[in-house]
Amino acid sequence: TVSQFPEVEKVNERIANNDFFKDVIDGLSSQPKNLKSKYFYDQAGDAIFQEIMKSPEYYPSDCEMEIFAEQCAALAEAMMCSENEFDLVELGAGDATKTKFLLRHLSDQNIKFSYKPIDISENIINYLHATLPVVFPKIQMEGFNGDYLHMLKKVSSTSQKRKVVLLLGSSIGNMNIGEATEFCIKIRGTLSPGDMLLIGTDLRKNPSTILAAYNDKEGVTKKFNLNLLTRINREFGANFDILDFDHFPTYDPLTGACKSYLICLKTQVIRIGSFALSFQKDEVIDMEISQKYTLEDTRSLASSSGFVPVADFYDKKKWFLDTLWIA
Ligand code: AVJ
Repeated sequence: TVSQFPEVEKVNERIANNDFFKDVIDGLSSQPKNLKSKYFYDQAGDAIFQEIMKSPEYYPSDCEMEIFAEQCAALAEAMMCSENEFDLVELGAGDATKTKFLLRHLSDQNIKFSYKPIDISENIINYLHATLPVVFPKIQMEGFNGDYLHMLKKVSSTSQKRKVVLLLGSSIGNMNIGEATEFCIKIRGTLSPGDMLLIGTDLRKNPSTILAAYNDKEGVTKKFNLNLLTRINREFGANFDILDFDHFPTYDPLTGACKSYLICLKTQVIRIGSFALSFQKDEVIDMEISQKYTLEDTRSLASSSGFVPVADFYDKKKWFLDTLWIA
């Protein structure tokens, strides 16, 4: 039957069979309510995350940038435990700002390898295909658009070369330790002995420094969280009023869990598609975890997922660690 309301019909079409929609309804029907942070990154979210990285309080990207800018010779050397040509596979390549330091070094040394960025954003993969070959004419590259494990399996099935996998930016922090372990076990499952994984982790430090990074004075992080409600409004015709929600970041120095919540400021019913979901005043939506690691945490993650640590790269303040593991 054709709806008399073409707008409603359009939304209904979009939400049938849509993982994002299912996750939103599941999450907001759960107790406690939750939304998945991987959905932060629509076009507006990408731009707000760029703003976060420029905020004075958000240190992790600066720290990892310093590691890549100053230590890529040592990084490259540690990665090349064999003379053979290899695949450099990056999970969540983004615009490859940090990786470009490494690509520059490898290219200048005439080292034989292929760069294989994987990203969930088709936009990003197209951008990398359009720009990298111009900057690095000597480097072979092939981008893959899709989710990490799926695309990693695809890379494995289409190339016999040794693989060095990059998971930078403390993306692993968006999983709790249990989820991170499962994820690393799955990555290990796609790799062969001699393959490597370089993981960026944000280290524990003064709790006030950590909390401030997720509670910047300008309110960019707040805007980043609220943008997910705006995205749900736009994509599914929901009726969130972002003024009815507040951003509440926490950091627990005992567990290293840095978490963001949205707090509902009044009792209300929110419509999303054909669903009506009730929100109580002061009810909490669990939005994001950014797990902070100790060196020991990274060691046990490596051993419980079948990797052996081979080298560690810190920034000068020792706030961030890129740790290289071998399968
Ligand atoms: C992109 C996952 C590394 O958790 O620090 C920044 C995202 N969230 N501010 C992080 C984020 C709030 C970021 N990662």
